[in-house]
Amino acid sequence: MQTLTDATTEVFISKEDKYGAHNYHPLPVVLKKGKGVYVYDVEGKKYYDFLSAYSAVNQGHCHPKIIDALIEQSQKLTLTSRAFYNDQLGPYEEYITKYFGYDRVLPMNTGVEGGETAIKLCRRWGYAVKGIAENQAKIIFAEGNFWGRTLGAISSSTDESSRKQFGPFMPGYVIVPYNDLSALEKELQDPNVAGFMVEPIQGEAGVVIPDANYLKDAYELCKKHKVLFIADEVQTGIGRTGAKICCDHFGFKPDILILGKALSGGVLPVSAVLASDEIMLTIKPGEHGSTFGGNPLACAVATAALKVMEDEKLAENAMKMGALFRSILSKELLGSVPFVKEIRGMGLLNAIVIDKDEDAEKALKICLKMAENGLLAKPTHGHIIRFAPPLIINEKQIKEACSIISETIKSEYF
Ligand code: IF1
Repeated sequence: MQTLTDATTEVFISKEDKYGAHNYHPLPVVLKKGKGVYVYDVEGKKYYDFLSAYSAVNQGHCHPKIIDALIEQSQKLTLTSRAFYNDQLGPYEEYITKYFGYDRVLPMNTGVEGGETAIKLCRRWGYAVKGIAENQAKIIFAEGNFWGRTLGAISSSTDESSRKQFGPFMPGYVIVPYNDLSALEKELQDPNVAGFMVEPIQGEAGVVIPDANYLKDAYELCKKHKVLFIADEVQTGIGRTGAKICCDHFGFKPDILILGKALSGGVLPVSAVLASDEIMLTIKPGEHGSTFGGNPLACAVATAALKVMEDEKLAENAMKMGALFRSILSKELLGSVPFVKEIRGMGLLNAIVIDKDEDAEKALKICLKMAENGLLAKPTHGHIIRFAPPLIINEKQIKEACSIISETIKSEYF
């Protein structure tokens, strides 16, 4: 029998189905409220949010300090365009550049615009500084990369469903296998290569972690061949992996750093590209920008979001809670549930890998059951479930969440 509350969920889902583009396939929960590590659906059911809007709400849903900054600034000034100065941008630029240790920042909005900006900047540097002949610059990407949905981004994609019937694509891209230094070194011989753009941990590909020496050695190889190392830390940055940025774990500083998502605590789209004077000053007035990039509201919110990161030591907490998460679930599941092949991750970016020979719907079925049991997560690539809670999660909550996850998975087996 359908109850009134079921009808509410159905109503929202059917409206999206009827009036929206069909470019997503969400789990059938309709959320209306979020607080900290929890979200609530229209029927009042409470869930642990183990997706965190793809790592955008690292600081937790509706963090009071970030929301205060939003409210306060939104009552004063929201947008001026960059045709004029505003009193928020300069102080924010000083704060973020010092925070991450770069000379300059170029503010944008979405993560994919950050990627587009980084590539334009890198190409420009390739021509203006490295001396590549006009229109010859190449950028190397790793197989399995994901940096968004623009034509520029899907041009580097190796995922057929991202590209099919969207061509023609951007020239000047080279793809090498991820975690393969000799393939990278081979391509770096080409003097027209200006940059290598890579996610330190591949998110969309299923939380794929490279060998311990890969990133640093790749960076050194880039240095040797006068090629810029561009780190896409849109997902791995801002504390997610247990450090300010993931590259910090490996002891080097990328030439160009792209941040997004949690830079605003998930409050509005804010992205940033950070680089040195030598790189950033190759772009001159009128050559790049966006109406909303660097708007006062975004600057106030991003400053608050970074302060929360720092004040609440979220990177440190991600490190501790991530280790606890993996150790509990490894003990509970590895060996005893045969279809659980691997539990991997860094900080609070983790994944459980389900045996590929299981039925293709297994990961989805587990996610639907976990939702019933009060925890939200989503499969990627059919057989991998990603677990990325807000970084404010505490020990008691991690333990409770782990028991929901392990009980659900065991119930699929026993
Ligand atoms: C969607 C996954 C995550 C990103 C990295 C840039 C961007 C992203 C490393 C672009 C975006 C998203 C977007 C989201 C799904 C998602 C995702 F499921 F594809 F795998 F996070 F893990 N660099 N990631 O992960 O940022 O322009 O979206 O702000 O619905 O497409 P954006």
